Amino acid sequence: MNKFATVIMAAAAAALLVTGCSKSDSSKIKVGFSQVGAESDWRKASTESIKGEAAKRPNIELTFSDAQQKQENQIKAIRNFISKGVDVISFSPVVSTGFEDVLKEAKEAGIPVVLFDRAVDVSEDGLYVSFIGSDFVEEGRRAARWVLENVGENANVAELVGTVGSAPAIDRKKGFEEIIKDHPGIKIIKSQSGDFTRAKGKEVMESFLKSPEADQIQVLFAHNDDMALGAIQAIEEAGKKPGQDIKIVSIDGVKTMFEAILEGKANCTVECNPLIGAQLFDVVEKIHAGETVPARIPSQEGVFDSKNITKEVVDGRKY
Ligand code: GYE
Repeated sequence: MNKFATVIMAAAAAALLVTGCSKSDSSKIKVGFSQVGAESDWRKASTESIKGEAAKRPNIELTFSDAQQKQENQIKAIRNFISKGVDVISFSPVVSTGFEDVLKEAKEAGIPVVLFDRAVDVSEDGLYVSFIGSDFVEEGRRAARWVLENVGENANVAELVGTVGSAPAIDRKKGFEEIIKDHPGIKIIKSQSGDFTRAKGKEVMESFLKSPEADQIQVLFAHNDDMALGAIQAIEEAGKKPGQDIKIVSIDGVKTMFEAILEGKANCTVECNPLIGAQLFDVVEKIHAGETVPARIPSQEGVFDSKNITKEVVDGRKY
């Protein structure tokens, strides 16, 4: 058994002891969660999944904190969880670097950390117990494969990048580029961050459409649906037809994007599942019981376009 697992076992044993001699809330597993913000429909669904799942479990006491897309707020929230002495800390990191110190502080305090949705870049092992979330590189590859299969070997692509320095922005770009590098006719001719929001996606698309390359853009690859939905508005306002004049592929799979695809205003969305609150609390409960948990827990997801989106699929969509 490694050192960290020993710490977890000891923490679990201590928690059991406390439970035995007190009737207060100490019988509950205290979880501190720091969320990125409320930047997209995906994120809102993620928050609902976490809060909803915690509310269903009488043994969980959740403290939820919104970082409003600022890493400094997130670090503050995590320090606050440490000083409150929660049993488990979980967070979805705004960006992937800069968490090393606070993760070490959590480790020294003997508090296990579960990364949720986004991973971090750290130089040593053992700073967190598990990472639950999607494979963003694969999502980027899936978007590129869709372009190859449905647009062909020649396409000028404009890219709306997610939040600079965030794991999904870095990895989705990486996966997309990995596939197109063997297809020289597919070129990224514009690339800028729209910070994962609808408003920024619209603003950046407007600037693409005012640039000298505007008329060469054949495909839009957006790192999330919200930016794509903002871009659809910009394309329409510029007098072009989204989904036809400019093909649109993005990532997330939110309901509004499904509807846009049904209307022919967008073409494809690669699913990224935000409904992983249940997976999180299953892991939290296992950690608290002293069980070993996998270091990497993937989410299940698919690819959707006009071939498999029907009205029924849209109506059944939970986010
Ligand atoms: O794609 C985007 C959100 O981290 C997977 O964050 C998540 C991303 C998601 O703002 O819509």
